[in-house]
Amino acid sequence: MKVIYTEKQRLHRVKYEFLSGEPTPCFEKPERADMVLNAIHQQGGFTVCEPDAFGTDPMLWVHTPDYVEFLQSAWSEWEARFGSEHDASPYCFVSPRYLRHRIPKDIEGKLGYYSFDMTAAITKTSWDAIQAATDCALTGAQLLINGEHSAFALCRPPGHHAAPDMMGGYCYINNAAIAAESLRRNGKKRVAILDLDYHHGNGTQSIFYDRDDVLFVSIHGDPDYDYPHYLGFADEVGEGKGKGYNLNLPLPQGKTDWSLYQPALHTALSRIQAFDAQALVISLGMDTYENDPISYFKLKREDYRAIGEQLGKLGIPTLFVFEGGYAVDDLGYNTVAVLDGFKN
Ligand code: SP5
Ligand code: ZN
Repeated sequence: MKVIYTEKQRLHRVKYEFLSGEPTPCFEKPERADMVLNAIHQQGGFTVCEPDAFGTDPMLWVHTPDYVEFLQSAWSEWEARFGSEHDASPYCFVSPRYLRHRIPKDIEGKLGYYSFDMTAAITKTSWDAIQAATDCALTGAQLLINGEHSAFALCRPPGHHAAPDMMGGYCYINNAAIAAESLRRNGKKRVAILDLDYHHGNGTQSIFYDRDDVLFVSIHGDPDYDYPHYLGFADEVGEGKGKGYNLNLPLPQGKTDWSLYQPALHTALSRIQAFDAQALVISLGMDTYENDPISYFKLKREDYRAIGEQLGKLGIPTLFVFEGGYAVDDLGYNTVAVLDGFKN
C-alpha cells in the first residue's frame, strides 16, 4: 500500500491548548506522524511517497474563498499586530444566537469569526503544513483514480472538524472531504466517507449534509457528553436531497469496547454496501484507543486489525485519511494494524 507523507507537515506545531481550564502542550503534534512512519517502516510492505502539489483550488470545492484567504493571511495579520511570540488564537466567537454575523476587520475578530473553538491556533508556518496535508489527501485520491485499490494519506494537521468556513478541533482544511470530492469529480459516482475518529466529524457532515452522492457515516463518542458537543446526534440524517445520506452512530463514553463497537461498525458497513459506494474514504482517527489521553472508548490493538479486515472485505477502493489519535506510544502500531488488517 502506498503511504503519502511529506515532512512539510512538521511545519505546523502549536504550543498550547486549553484542556479543562489548564494550558496543556498541544496533543496534535508532529511526533504523531513520526510514530506512524516508524511503525510503517518496521512492518514493511508499504511504500512512502511524497504528495503532488495541487494549490488552493481544490480547497474551494468545500470551503469558502474568504475562509481560505483568511487562513493564508492570518499569521501575517497577527504578527503585524502582536509580534511573533505567541501562536495566533481566538478568544471571542460569533455565536449563532448573535443577531449579526459580520466579518470583522481586526485579526482577533476574524480568528473568532472563522473558529468554533480555541484548539486551532495558527503559527508562522502553519499554512505550508495545511496545504501539504491537503496535497497528501488529494494525491491519495489520485492514486485511486489511477486504479490503486487502496492508499493511506498520512495527513496532519487533521481535517474532519473543519467546516466550509470554520476551523476547530486541530483542523483547518477538510482533507477527507476534499479527497471525496476529488473522487466524485473524477468519475466515482457514489463516494462514502466513514469517520472512525472518536470525535464526530462535524465539519465533514456539514459539507455534505444536503448531498446524496456522498454518504457520510460516523461512529463516535456520544456528543451529549463529549466534543464536539453540538453536532453528531443520531437524529441528524441529512436534509433536502441529502436526507437519508448522513448516518451518525454515537456510542456511550466510558464503556464502549469491541462488544459495543462491533455492532455499530456492522451497521455502518451495511449502510455503505446498500449505498453501493464506488469509492470509500476512511477518516482514520485512532483516538478510540483504550489509552488515548483525551478520549473514552476502550478499543485494543487487535480490534484495529479486525476493523481493517472488515473494511477490506467490502472490496471497495479505499483511501485512508489520517485524523486524530493521541496515545503516541501506540499510535503507529494501532494505525498499521488497521492498514495491515485491510490488506490481508
Ligand atoms: C482531530 C481530533 O481528534 N480533534 C479532537 C479535538 C478535541 N479537543 C477537545 C478535547 C476535549 C477533551 N476533554 C477531555 C477532558 C479530560 N480531562
Ligand atoms: Zn478525534
